[in-house]
Amino acid sequence: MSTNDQNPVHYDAVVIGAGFAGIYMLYKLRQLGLTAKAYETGDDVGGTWYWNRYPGARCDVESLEYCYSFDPELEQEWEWTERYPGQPEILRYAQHVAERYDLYRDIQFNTKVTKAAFDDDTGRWHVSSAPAVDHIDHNHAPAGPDADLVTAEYLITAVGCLSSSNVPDVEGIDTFEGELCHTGRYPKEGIDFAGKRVGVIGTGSSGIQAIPVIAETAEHLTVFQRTPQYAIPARNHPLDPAEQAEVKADYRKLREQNKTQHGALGARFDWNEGSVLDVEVEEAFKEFDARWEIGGFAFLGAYSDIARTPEANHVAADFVKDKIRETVTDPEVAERLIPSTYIGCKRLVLDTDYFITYNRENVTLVDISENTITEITPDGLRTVDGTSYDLDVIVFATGYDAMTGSLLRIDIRGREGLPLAEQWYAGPRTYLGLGVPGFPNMFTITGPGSPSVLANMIVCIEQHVDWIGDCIDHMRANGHRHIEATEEATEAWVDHVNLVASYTLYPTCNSWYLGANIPGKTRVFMPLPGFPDYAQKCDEVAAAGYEGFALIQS
Ligand code: NA7
Repeated sequence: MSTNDQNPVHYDAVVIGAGFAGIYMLYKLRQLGLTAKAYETGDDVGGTWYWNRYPGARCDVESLEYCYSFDPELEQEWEWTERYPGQPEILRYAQHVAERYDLYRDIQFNTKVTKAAFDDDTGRWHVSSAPAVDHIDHNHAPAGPDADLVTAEYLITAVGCLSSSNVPDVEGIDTFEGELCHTGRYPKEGIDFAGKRVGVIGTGSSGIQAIPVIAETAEHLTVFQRTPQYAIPARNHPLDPAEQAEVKADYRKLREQNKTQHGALGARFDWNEGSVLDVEVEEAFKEFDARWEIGGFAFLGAYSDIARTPEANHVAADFVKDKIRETVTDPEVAERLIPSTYIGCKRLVLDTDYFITYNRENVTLVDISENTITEITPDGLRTVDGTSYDLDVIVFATGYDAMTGSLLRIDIRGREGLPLAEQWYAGPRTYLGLGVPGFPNMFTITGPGSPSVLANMIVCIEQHVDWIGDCIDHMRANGHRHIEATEEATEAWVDHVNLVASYTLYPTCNSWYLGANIPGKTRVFMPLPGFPDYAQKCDEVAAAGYEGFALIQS
């Protein structure tokens, strides 16, 4: 297909990204009879699960809940092999979906959308793209020249919440003579750690998953920790076919539970509505112990006030701190691993043998909270106190410019050339996490202001895609050319998100939910705690004729 500025190819919709959101959106658009094109930076579908190939990469939501529900045949036929899906299996699933519904033909891979601008005269989106440049620091890598310009009625962003990797700007990073990678941009061919001196920087979910696996083969592993994290055993195991068959026998029930439960999660365990403060500590610890054995987010379901009340949170945190002290044999190392934040104010990590890994002789923990890394050298790295660490491999497990990073790295311009970065200069402003004032016909799947990362992402993706599909259908049926979030509704929604967050302990620590991990990023709480109420609100908005949006006739 050839395009040029004078005569661009026109689609009903352009979708940015071919992860789980992008491929389901493509499917939905096709069902509606619309023409659509998706652009994807990687060379295959999968999004986050395409890039995160690091050792130990695994989803923290159970397989039977972390999959599409839109086609009962798909959910019956696909067989998961483990309680939590590992990255290779999730990627195979995404590929299977893309093949099964013949989606590949509408996806252009190895392509980065560089610019999307709304044209006030034609009322269309103009989308430019360029060959993707694969580089560890892809955020700052120059893209190739703009290669493609297409137009579209609808611009749908499916860029993922965790896809712009955060590689700290450390002096000397380009001088390192060993191998250097970021977990979210992990090399396809993998890295052989055998006999090597490895440094892992970062102890969030990615670091905590990778560290025990790397430690098994590395000659020596040095973990550079800025902030300790709470981690709960995942207790992953092969899925018992009988258990899987039992869920499949009444999959609708589990799906309905997903849609109505806190965080669209945990259909397979109880969310206790009681307060931990109403029971003796011994009884609470007994309950925590039971959930510790179950593994996973069941822990957070032990009492309803853990995420809201400092005193309740302390009880749960103390339980985990005791577990760390019991597990790690060197008391000094154990103390260094104990977090001082509220449990759950950063996303709770599910681990497999994380803390016990520090009992290995070939693993060293270095606290860089104050003794920061000053320089990467050809041989390794150096910290403020002048200590040099000789390394053959450096793995940055330093997270993402979450929620907004991938959107703001595209030059998106709304009416009258308004840059999205300007509209969001004081933090992201959306209505329902789906629409932005000044940006007609642009939909942001799992955008800031929606539950997204605070809930089961697949459920959130399906809810958004279905809502967008219904909205477009409604517009076409009623002769509406454009839809745009109003300023008033957006203002009220942003206030609502802040208010809901303020009832929780989430805003109390320096997490990526707040953008606090990115130097200079405005500190605003971005996701909305509150699935399923949120989904109900979206339905009400639609039922009220898309209240809070302006609908403009053709
Ligand atoms: P996270 O959770 O953002 O963790 C990143 C880790 O890297 C965390 O320990 C950070 O410390 C650390 N970090 C970040 N920048 C630096 C610098 N400059 N120097 C040293 N250490 C740094 O990302 P993950 O990839 O682990 O997980 C992301 C999500 O994926 C996770 O929540 C799950 O939803 C799945 P900090 O805590 O900021 O002090």
